[in-house]
Amino acid sequence: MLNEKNDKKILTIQDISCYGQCSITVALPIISAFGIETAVLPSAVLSTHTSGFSGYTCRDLTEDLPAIREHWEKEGIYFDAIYTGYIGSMEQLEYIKEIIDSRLKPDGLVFVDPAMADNGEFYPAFNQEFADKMSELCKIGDYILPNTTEACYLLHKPWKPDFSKEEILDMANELSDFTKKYVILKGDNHIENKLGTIVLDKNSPSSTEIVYNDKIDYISHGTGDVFASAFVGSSLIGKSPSKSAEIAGEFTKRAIEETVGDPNHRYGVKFEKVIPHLYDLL
Ligand code: PXL
Repeated sequence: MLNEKNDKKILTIQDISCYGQCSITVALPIISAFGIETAVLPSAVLSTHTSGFSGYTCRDLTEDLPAIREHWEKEGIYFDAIYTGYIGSMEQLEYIKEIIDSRLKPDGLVFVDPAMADNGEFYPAFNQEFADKMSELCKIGDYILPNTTEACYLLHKPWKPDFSKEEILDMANELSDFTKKYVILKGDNHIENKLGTIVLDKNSPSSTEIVYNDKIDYISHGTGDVFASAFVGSSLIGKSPSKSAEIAGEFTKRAIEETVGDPNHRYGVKFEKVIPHLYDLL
């Protein structure tokens, strides 16, 4: 019989994009597929995500966050981990810190994906001021999972599409000021046809690794959320950070493979097709 006491429970805080395969609609099924109970706190509800769609609706749920926290306090609801993604407003970052302070178990883990930018640009809702606030949330993360664009905004550095191995490792080192434990830096492409993830433990920088997966030349939305969700799921079932990066990279690559060739599917990746094969990856 399952011992309920050992069953992990995570809270993910990010938006619901009703259509578009990102944020909560990705995190909830993927993390659940690892056997982890996944609670959600929507930061906002949008009709679609903001990349490649125009005229989307957005209901910001900032005001609801404190009331939800207070209710959970009354109910004695706690989490083993909290994973944050796309945040609806600057003010919310403060409320999220309160939720982490109040609802995370004492030995709980915080995963921060500073989802705010890609390919050298901020998503429409964000700017440098937001990035500077986001860096404060990163500092209470046990794991941060930026892509190279987000890393550059956190560090106030210019972005470019290709960084050398030395440059990317330097960037990961600089990011160790923005995490309690691990930097998981996505999007290293210094080796042709490979996509690297830098895995840095700030307490043991000499053990830094680059984990490689085969790269598929295809630009699509939502891959960062798929990677982060699979990384969080793998970590919570006890995989090491580098193994989790390898599993997440492979899971994301397969989701892209399922999507390539469907020209009408640029808004997200078909991660659902990979869930039945998750256990092969573990
Ligand atoms: O995948 C990141 C993301 C999440 N949520 C919303 C977005 C984006 C990226 O554009 O627009 C609403």
